[in-house]
Amino acid sequence: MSRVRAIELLLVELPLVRPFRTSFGEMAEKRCILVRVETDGGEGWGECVADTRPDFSGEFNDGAWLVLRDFLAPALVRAGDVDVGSVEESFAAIRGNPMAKAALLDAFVDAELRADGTSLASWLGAERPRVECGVSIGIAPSVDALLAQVDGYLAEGYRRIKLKIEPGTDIERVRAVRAAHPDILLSVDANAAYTPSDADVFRAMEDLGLLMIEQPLHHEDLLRHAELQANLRTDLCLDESIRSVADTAAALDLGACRIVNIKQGRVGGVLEARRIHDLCRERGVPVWCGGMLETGVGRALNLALAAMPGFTLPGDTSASARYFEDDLTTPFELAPDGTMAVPSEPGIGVTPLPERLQVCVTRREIVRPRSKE
Ligand code: SMG
Ligand code: MG
Repeated sequence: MSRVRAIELLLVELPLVRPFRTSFGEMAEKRCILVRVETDGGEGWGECVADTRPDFSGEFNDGAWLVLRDFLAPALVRAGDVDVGSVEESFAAIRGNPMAKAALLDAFVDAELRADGTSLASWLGAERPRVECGVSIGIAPSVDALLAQVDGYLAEGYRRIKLKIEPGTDIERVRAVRAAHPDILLSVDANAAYTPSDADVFRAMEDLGLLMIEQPLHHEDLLRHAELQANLRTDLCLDESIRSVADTAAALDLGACRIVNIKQGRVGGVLEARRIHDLCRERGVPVWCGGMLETGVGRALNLALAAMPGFTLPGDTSASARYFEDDLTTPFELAPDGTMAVPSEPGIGVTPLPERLQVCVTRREIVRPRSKE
C-alpha cells in the first residue's frame, strides 16, 4: 500500500537502426512517453506503447500525454493509499486509453515491487530464467533485401521470423523466405490490411507451413476473422482486436483465432495481460508476447511476462541492438541460442540511464497532489 507523491511524464526520442515499415506506415524514430511514479516507498517506471500517429490504434503520444496529465495521473494521486490490487479502480471512471493507462499502472506496479524487493517476473509467477526470442521484420524494399535481413537475424540466433505483409507483395515475399529456409518457424503479420474478399491470399499461403497469420482483417471484425479461421488450416492470431480479457473471451468463443498475441500496453497494463494469459492457459490457447519497439523499460516488462508458463511461442522480444544503437537502459542482449535473460532485480529490474535521458528527453511535466490533498 502506497501513496503517490508525484507522477512525471517524459517524452523520449531515439533513432531506430533501420526504419520499420508495416502495412499502415513507416517509423524511423522511436518516440514514446515514459512515466515515472514516485510513491512514499520509492519510484517506478512505465513506458507507453503509443506512437506519434494514431495508426496502430486510436492512441498517440500527444493524446496519451493529455489523458495521463489531466485525467489518469490526477485520479491516481487523488486515490490516496493504493496497492496493486486497487490501482485499476482509480482509473475505472476513465474510458478507453489502454496504452496511457498501462504506462501509469505499470510504473505504479514497478514502484510497489521495487519497494518490496520482488521482481516482476517472480510476482507474475514466471517460471523461466530465459525466454525464446523471435524477430519481426518490416516490409523490405525488395525480395533480396528481405532475404538478407532474414539471413542476418537467423545468424544472430532468432528462433522465429515474423514478416510484415501487405497486399501486392505478400505471397511472393513469403514464398521466397520459405524457399530459402524450409524449416524455420515463420509467421506473417498483416496489421489488418486485408478484407474478407482477400481470402485467396491466405489460402495460397496454406502450404507454406506458417506458424500463424496475425491480424489479417479489420481490428473490430471478430466475426469475419471467425469465418476466415473456419476456412483455413493455418492458425490465425489476433493482435489489434484484443484490447481486454473480454475481447479475448469473445474471440475464443467465436473461433476468431487459435493463438493470442499479448501486448500489455494494448490491453491496459500488466494486470489485464495476466488475466488474458490465465484465460488462454485455462482454454489451452497458446499466447506469445508482442512488441511495440519498446525501449529497455518496456522490454524489461515484456521479458517478465514472456517468462510466464502460458507463453509457449517465441515473442517479439528482440535485443536492444535490433532497434537502437544506444538504448535507454543497459542493453538487452540475445544469446547465440536465441534466448534472452529475464530481469531478476526488483520490479522490472532496469532503470533508464540518467545520461541517456539527458540526450533523449524532449519534454517533461510533473503532476503532484494539490496542497489540500
Ligand atoms: O517490437 O519488435 C517489435 C515490433 C513487433 O511487429 C511488431 N509490432 O503489429 O505486432 C505488430 C507490430 C506493431 C508495431 S507497429 C509500429
Ligand atoms: Mg501485430
